[in-house]
Amino acid sequence: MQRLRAATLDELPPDVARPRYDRAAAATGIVHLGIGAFQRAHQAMYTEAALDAGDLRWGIVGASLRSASVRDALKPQDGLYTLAVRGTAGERVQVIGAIKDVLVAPEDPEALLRALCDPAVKIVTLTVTEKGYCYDPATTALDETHSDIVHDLANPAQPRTAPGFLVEALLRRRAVKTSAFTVLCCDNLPHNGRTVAAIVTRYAALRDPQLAGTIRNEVAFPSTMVDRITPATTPEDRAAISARLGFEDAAPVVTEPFSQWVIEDRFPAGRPDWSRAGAEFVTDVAPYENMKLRLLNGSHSTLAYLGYLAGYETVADTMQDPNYRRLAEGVMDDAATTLKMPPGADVAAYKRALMERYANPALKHRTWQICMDGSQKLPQRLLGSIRDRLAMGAPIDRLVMGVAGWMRYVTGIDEHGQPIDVRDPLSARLRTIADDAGLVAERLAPALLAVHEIFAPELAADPRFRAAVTRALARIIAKGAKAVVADL
Ligand code: CS2
Repeated sequence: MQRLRAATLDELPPDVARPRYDRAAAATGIVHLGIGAFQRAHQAMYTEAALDAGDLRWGIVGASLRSASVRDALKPQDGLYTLAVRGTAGERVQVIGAIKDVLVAPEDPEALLRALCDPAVKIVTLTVTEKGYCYDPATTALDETHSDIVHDLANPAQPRTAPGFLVEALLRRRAVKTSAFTVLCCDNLPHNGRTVAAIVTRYAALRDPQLAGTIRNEVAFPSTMVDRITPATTPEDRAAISARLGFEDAAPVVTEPFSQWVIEDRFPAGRPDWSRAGAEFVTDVAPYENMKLRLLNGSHSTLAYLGYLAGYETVADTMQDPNYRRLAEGVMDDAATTLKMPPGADVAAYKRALMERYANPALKHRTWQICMDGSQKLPQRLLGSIRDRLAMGAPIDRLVMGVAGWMRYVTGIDEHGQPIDVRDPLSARLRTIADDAGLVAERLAPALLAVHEIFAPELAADPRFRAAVTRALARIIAKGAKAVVADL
């Protein structure tokens, strides 16, 4: 089978959407750090709509900060890839042309710095996942002891981290009087613009206090709420999509029909009209972000830990179990009581839509994938809601289920004695803690609650929280996750 390429675009089946603009004429206005499936299903799709509308300033140079795999797949196909949108109504397929080039930072950090210093680049977008910010999840402050941050401070011209690249590039731009780019975080961090601004400014201060002042004054970090469920692409997806195209695509992305992007409109250097594909520009993103992190991601993680332990492979599988549906709804109901809702939001409709999205049988979203990096996710997804419920004197039994499920999960051994492939920056430490404590909730829960990067001291010390988590964990250990969810 021939490869998808610019030269084969005209031969695609007629029902496959494709770029309508002159790709060769598009400039590079955006550098994206962390070019994974999510960015290709979300931000690149929105940018494609702006390009299609004729604004050719906004081609994207993508960069991987770790592996070469996306570059290796996209390069031979001129950056083109297929976005397959799968819902109950079938599949819609679009070939996207917004990505002009892909760089692999560890191979050539200088090439990425050069791209970041291009005066035509006005925006740097990021999807490097929570751990890519090298922060302390409990406080959201830069982790100054992080080995990659220590490396970058010692070798500022050969950075490895997102803060390292951003600050070195901003410094170089300032030196040649090129105006700063806008930094747009598209990760699920709490108050993501503000959080990343603080991380980057702190890193800059460690390099050069004057630069920190410039960044504070001159660089915009708008906050965003991003939402589209995008599982990792499987070999079956690649085969099916290639068959549908009649050309081999090594880098397709499968996603759901739903997509939402709410953006704080602060772009001093200009921006694409992402509203062409439905993005919403607002002055305050915080209520949208909190609603999404606490209702969606909070229930997602809960389903993922307890679902994985029960042997459910995908989120859609957990939705077949009425007890898990009830748990997800309960987590959303409790989390919703802690929120200031966005203007005009219909919470009941939002929750209903989430349940439908989770049940989408066409998406094989593995519980294991969502379980990844729990240490980086728990604070903003569940612990914030728990803290607020405690302050209200409200019950937290349903909200602690995900935390207890996580505690059982990070022991690294499942309910059948089989190993769990726990992926987490803290996995080795969590495993040692679990091994030392043994499968005894009264020892395991307090030992994990002492991991201060995840659990802020005040919450960890709260007797109501300690008791509720320990009780839930004890029941999961004794009866198994599925039975405990059924009993709720
Ligand atoms: C998921 C998210 O993997 C995860 O942790 O909860 O990636 C989720 O699918 C997205 O935030 C949906 O927008």
